[in-house]
Amino acid sequence: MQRTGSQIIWECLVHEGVRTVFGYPGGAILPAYDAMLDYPVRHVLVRHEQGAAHMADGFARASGEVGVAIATSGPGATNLVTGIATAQMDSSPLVCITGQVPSKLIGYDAFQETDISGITLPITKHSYLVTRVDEIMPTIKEAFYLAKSGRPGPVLVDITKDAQQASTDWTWNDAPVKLRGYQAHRIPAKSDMTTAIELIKAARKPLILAGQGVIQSNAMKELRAFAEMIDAPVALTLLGLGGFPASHSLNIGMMGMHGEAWVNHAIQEADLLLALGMRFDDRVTGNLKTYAPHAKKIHIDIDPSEINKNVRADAAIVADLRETLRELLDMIEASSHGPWLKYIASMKGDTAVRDIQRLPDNGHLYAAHVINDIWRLTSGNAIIATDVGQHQMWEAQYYHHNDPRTLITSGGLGTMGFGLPAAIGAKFAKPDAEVWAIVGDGGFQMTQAELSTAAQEGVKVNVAIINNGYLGMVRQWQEFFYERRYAATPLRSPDFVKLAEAHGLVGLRAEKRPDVDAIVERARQADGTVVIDFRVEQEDSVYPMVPAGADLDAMIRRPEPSVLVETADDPI
Ligand SMILES: Cc1cc2nc3c(=O)[nH]c(=O)nc-3n(C[C@H](O)[C@H](O)[C@H](O)COP(=O)(O)OP(=O)(O)OC[C@H]3O[C@@H](n4cnc5c(N)ncnc54)[C@H](O)[C@@H]3O)c2cc1C
Ligand SMILES: Cc1ncc(C[n+]2csc(CCOP(=O)(O)OP(=O)(O)O)c2C)c(N)n1
Ligand SMILES: [Mg+2]
Repeated sequence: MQRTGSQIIWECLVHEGVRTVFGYPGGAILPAYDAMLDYPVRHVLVRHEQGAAHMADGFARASGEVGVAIATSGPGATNLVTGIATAQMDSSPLVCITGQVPSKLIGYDAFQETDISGITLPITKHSYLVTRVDEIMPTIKEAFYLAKSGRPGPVLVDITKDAQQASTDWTWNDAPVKLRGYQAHRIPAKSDMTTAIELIKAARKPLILAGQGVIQSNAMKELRAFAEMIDAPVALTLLGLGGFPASHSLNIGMMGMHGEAWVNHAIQEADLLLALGMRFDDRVTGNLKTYAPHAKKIHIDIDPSEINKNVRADAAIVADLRETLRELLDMIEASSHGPWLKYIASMKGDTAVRDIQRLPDNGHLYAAHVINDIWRLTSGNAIIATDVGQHQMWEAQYYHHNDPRTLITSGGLGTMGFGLPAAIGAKFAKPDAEVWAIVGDGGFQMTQAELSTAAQEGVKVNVAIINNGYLGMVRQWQEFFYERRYAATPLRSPDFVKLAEAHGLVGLRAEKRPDVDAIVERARQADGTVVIDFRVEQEDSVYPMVPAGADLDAMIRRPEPSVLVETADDPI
């Protein structure tokens, strides 16, 4: 069957199960856009290619499937770069297809020529330049295979215009992809398992550190059975939230820079850490020299390059987490650690009066209130995409996730501007879910143009702007470490209500705690995307905080206010 390269692109996408793509057209990708009209794929026209990459990423994180972004050559392709780097740092499966100038013009500084496969080489799992029509199908097949297998990640396929325009005889090849030197599937080695089991048996104070690998290997059930079997508390990384139910009695909360104080103390006192699908990021460990000094470490990760990278492992298992946990469950005996769990609970007691309840009573609205109220009013069932900054940390602390793929957030790169487009992408992946974007006034303004995409596509996401009038997280660092010299952090914003209305969307505003419930409910009931401007306290900070590079238990705690908003007896 004769097909043009452009048609082959869409044939491949359809065979890979793709129904939605996010993109922006231009000259070098025009043949592919022309062919698109004949295929059953929905194209979402973004307002900036960064938005396309983040939407594809949000789609991927919400669904577990590969997200697809499309752009033209030159500026279209370079606009994808931040989104690709974001996906790479958080191992999110993307396929990005870009048009390239005709192959004969490559190297001549042709109009809108840029070496995007070169530029993205260090920030992709792999990047390809395709110059011949017969290479299109095998390359796209490989790209999907690479993006989703093993440790997932973004793959870029750059296709010249002449390859899109040429024709070839074509049939879909069902054969599985084989790549020399690439080992997607790894089986746990018996000897490593034996060492791990001995360490588990010997432990009196074991602690599970669960990361995004739990979600990516779909090991939620196995993790639960494993934690219950060895009666060990479970702490989560930011990206692991939702991988183990917040409501489970063994869940002790988030670890790290803005984690729970008792979690960080427990890590420092544990005699065994079981690191499951997490990579000991520096936000998680603090000072490596003093990190968990009494603990043996078992590290289970599918990527061998993570083992002994930041923290030395006493036992390492390089394999898929779900398969490993299944095998371990067959091999270990049940144990119990009552005194250790009680001890952690007693540390919780010391800080049981949570931060939210220590807020000063000055009539202001606090971000923690807003997010806690959104959690309560959505019964914890919404998918939340966040931006980056203080509001992101408050989300992690006050929206309690019971289910995987319900928190979508840029952890590794910390990309401001991620929240709104990621929420739109998540809504396309899960049209029946309630989707919220919780964003800062700063980050929202970086990609706010995607409101126009939401309006044109008729998708409903609720956008909660935690408007503190500052680049809050940077202001917090200036407050703590730069003597309150607020260089370039006070931030003026447009009238967000009018901005929403200019897009034909509903805009709402809340300035006082008692307004929050009604406003959130109005947003949930309204048709289409809603923007809410939550005017919160301007100089609030996220506590606890481990200063960058400090010992994990050297946390800055919230100062005691003279008059409290709430007491420990109030429900949260
Ligand atoms: C402002 C800000 C503050 C932050 N503060 C904190 C904080 O306080 N606490 C915190 O935890 N994070 C914090 N982060 C996030 C932090 O930077 C990291 O992104 C996060 O800790 C990484 O979590 P992770 O290791 O679970 O996920 P990833 O980085 O995604 O790593 C997942 C690991 O799982 C492995 N894996 C994937 N699939 C499988 C599989 N099938 N089987 C086995 N293994 C698999 C991967 O190889 C990888 O090593 C913060 C980020 C920002 C922007
Ligand atoms: C693209 C990008 N530029 C700069 C930063 C550095 N940075 C991290 S948090 C932050 C402030 C975010 O402000 P805002 O969006 O208002 O959120 P808030 O912290 O106030 O909740 C900045 C500038 C970043 N993470 N990403
Ligand atoms: Mg702000």
